[in-house]
Amino acid sequence: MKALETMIQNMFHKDCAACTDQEVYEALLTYTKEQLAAKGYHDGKKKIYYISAEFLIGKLLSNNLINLGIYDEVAEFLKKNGKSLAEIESVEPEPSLGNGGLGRLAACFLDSIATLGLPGEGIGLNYHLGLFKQVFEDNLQHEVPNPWITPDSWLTATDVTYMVPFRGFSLKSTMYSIDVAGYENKAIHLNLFDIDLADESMVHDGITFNKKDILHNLTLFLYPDDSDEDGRKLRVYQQYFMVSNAAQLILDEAVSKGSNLHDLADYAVVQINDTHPSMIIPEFIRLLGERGIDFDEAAEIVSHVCAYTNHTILAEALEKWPIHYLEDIVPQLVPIIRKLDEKVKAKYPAENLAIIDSNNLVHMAHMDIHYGFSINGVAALHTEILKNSELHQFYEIYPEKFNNKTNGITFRRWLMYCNQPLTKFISSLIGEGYKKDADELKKLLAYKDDQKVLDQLLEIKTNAKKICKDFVLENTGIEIDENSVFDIQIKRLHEYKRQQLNALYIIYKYLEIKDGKKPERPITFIFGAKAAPAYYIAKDIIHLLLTLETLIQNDPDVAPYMKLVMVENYNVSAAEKLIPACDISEQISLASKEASGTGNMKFMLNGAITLGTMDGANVEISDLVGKDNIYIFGESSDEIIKHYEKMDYNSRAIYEGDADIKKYVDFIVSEPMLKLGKEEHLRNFYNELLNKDWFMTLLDLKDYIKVKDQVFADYEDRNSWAKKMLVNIGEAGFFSSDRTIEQYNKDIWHLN
Ligand code: NTF
Repeated sequence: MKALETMIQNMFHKDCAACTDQEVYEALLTYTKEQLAAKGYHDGKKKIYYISAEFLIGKLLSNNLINLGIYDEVAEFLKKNGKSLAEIESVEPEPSLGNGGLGRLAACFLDSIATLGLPGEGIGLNYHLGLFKQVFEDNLQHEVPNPWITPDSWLTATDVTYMVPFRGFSLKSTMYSIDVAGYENKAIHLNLFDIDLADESMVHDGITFNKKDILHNLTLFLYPDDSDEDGRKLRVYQQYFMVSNAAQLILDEAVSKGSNLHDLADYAVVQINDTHPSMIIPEFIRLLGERGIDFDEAAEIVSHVCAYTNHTILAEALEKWPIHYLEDIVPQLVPIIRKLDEKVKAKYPAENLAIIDSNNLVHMAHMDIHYGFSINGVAALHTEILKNSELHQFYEIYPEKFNNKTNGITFRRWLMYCNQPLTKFISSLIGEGYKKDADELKKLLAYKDDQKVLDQLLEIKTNAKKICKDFVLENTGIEIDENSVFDIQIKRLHEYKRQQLNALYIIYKYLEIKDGKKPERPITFIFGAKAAPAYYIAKDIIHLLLTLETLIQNDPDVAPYMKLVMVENYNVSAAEKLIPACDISEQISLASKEASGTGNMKFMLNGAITLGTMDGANVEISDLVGKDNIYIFGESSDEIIKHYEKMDYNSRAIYEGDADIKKYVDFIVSEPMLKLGKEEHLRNFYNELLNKDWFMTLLDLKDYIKVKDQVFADYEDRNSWAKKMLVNIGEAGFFSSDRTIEQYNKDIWHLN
């Protein structure tokens, strides 16, 4: 740590002990960046370019220290100087360059690509304000800007710059680079493109800004509000800016390594993360054309370079741009897309296979499937649904393109960093090998009947809950009890994820307690979720949860037995505090709708037991741990898909046919709720449940209540619960993103 000491001296002309946390942070940042650069970068002839509108990297300091193998040393050095690494970390601004799972997956993948030593990089946009910061006022969500770029940051400006042509003007880009360290290995780059004139001062009244001022707003926000046409067009501007830069960079790199571009596929493979980067296909063809390659050959080349990952079957997220948007913004792409579409139509005339449909909408996913060489889903069930229903018409013509890559998470962040006591304990039992080969976690299973090990697991959990308690108190002002059961649902707020189902259980429990039926042990229900600014029902659900939080807190009959806390501004850092403390992991999406989920994997790895539907990766978790170590409820995805086909789901009939369900639903607009909450929001949601309930909350409510009550009962057998925890941790190795990336490489990328 001599070098760090010297650096602190040189930067601030004083000892570490005399520095502020801010100063120590700045020194550590510089020091870490130097260490990363000194390690060097993975390189090779062929490279994977992971292009994504989101990289939810979270804070980087600790993760980098861990991957560099100097975390303990640095922590020790700071301690000797009267500092704590945890406090210094709190100085680091958190980049929120993603919404949720999709962006966090991209971040985990970069970590694994670097760890496995694959030549690769991430390409995205340098949003200045990222996703909004969530503030609760009057039990409602408000959005405020969330700046993270400070003079000293993880970004390094490069001299790479391109011109990106739009109708009527061009924008110059600058590329910024963030080093992503492999675990005990070299680094790779995350390259984020930016405009030079981004103007944060145009944002006012929360996150409102002039959506038409592209020259100054292009990289301000992640996914600006798309509830109006200007917002949607801004997305198209962003997407094209991202992919044009990416394509120019990729072609330049290939040429510099000796490619004649006819052989581009020997130098580059592009993973298109959801449809946001899909315009890279026509952009490549345009640029190859400029470099003398004719259309047909260019289309053929691209078809050997691009692979597409689908992350959802929700229609709203499968982008379809009106062709006139593209004409208004990127007219140079339109003739190319039309030609691609003509080629498709000549071979496959069916309307549902077209790139441009009869309403003049451009189906981005269809373009990816026709002109990409691989299409993958993100969990076994999701891929089956793509093949058999959602994208069946494509599967019939391109069966060989479809494959599954079940998601994964990096154990460096989601175990070694966020749960150090558990990590140390695991190492003491089975050695360090699992850090590089996650399958070795299975060795833990040998301790299933070891009383001492089980007791220690429970103790580690209780300690994590104590730490979490402090975080919750600071965040919400509510004091929770570390001896209560922690039941946690943290994820984006969306009706298909069914936070509202959990809310209805809480209402049921509230009424039970009012009736004198007290739970054996107090329960703490924890939520964390942001709602998209224009998604009104999601905001109504937040209001419902916050109103319930207040109601329970104010009710002396109930407060001793249950608490509801909704963490404000849920983000990666909050997840790192909540996940180690969780007992029950809520994964309660409507079966078929959650493509995979990755929170489910993080919880499992940290010894929480899943309460979930047979959806996404829950199915694989269930197969791995066996039915004694997971709690499953609700209708199967097959049944749900049938309900949608037959359109026979009727929530009002369920409500009217079941007095209990009616009681819980009616409670939403009952007097005590209306007294505390806003009638408009509570009624909106109530009406939504009765008249639509598109994600079938009421269908699974009874079964959910039954199974969840069983979970709480089983929790009281502490020994058998600890066994369940151990099995979950021991079987979590499959969900390492190292495994996922190995599979991408073996089946899709084919890098050395
Ligand atoms: C998300 N998709 C899915 O909803 C999650 O189930 C999945 O775990 C992650 O992707 C990562 O694969 C999206 O966020 C999107 F944008 F596709 F809707």
